[in-house]
Amino acid sequence: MGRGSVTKTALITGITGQDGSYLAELLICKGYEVHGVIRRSSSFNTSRIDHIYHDPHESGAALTLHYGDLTDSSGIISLVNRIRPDEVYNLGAQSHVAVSFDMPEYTADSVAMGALRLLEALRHADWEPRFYQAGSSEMYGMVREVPQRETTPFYPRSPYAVAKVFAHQMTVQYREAHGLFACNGILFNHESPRRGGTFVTRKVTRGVAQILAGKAEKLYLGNLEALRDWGYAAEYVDAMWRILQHHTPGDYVVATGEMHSVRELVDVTFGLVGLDFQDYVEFDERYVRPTEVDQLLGDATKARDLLGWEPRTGFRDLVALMLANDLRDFGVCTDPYDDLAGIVSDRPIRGIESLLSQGTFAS
Ligand code: NAP
Ligand code: F7E
Repeated sequence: MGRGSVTKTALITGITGQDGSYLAELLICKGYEVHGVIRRSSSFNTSRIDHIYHDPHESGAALTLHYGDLTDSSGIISLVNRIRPDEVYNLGAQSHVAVSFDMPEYTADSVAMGALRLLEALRHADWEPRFYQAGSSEMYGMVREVPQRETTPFYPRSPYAVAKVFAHQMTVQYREAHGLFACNGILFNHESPRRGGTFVTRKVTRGVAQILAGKAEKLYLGNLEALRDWGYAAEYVDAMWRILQHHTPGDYVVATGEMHSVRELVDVTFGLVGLDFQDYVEFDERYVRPTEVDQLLGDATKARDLLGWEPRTGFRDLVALMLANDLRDFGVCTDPYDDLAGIVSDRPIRGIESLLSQGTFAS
């Protein structure tokens, strides 16, 4: 991977997740020394970052991994003080909304208290670190205005969202009370071929691939009427980086400004391979949440005006990128599907490096 000339050190929690992996790639491309926190697991959990990880015995490795957990403050404090990062990106979280209803206490511990533990570690730093908190559009919950912007009041509708509101407000608090360069990104749903398989977009693209590969006959889903503002994760990590490069700390909505229903997502995904979703999709009560977020639509004007950030990948192209990736994983050839092949040949599934070399992001 080609490396730029920046000589900064970054610490990323959640580096094994979708966003962490793209962000690590981006920062390495820019020349950062990147440190990532990984959780101890009985099996390997680094598949999203294996392509950028080199044996630590090799000289000049750009990525170093450390065991740690956001629920363990002593480990977090010791890592921060050993690494002395210029920038800290707090992406680690129990990030599944439905799971948060079953595990509210753990969700609050990792999401809310995790952010506070990092902020406390940074408050005592004798250098000037910058802090990014991975906030979520879920905080808007039962939305108070449409579209949602930085000034829209929060109305969280899940333990996950309540915990994210705490982390958001704590980040503002540490900025105002302690002068920390602490920022919130309020990111609307963002997806990619690296999205976890239980989030609805990836569940649908994998489901279609499984059906075409003869490994499944039906796809079971919950509420098809929910509306979301879905963007491409590889572009959203660029917004995170830009937020920390601005001369003053602040909070930013990151979104496409387009809203689609889960029903439309399903229709488009099946349609790209010539199938009618109504022949395959079945309703399953177990995927319905006790309280739902009916609609989310973001207004990213502030990010565009102050950071020069804009989304580039539209809804249909995003679905096509994800579907093509899953079809390939399940050994299904994309050639017979003209619509899909057309989109993907124009926009091959890329890592950050090729997006950078194309000039998609500022270097
Ligand atoms: P993800 O794929 O679920 O990744 C979550 C990451 O957090 C993984 O690396 C996970 O480690 C790690 N993690 C979980 N519990 C932890 C703990 N107790 N201590 C340390 N690390 C822990 O999530 P994502 O989609 O990349 O999202 C990144 C962040 O943005 C999250 O904070 C999420 O809540 C937030 N967010 C996401 C979206 C979105 O649409 N993707 C939108 C707004 C905000 P393992 O790999 O070991 O599980
Ligand atoms: O659900 C509906 C579901 O789980 C989207 C996280 O990254 O984005 C994500 O949270 C919608 C919901 O994402 C199924 O009820 C229907 O209305 O893909 P999701 P999410 O809950 O919006 C936000 C911004 C985050 O911050 C979170 O970390 O789809 N839906 N049927 C379903 N959802 C799932 N997962 N599975 C279904 O079968």
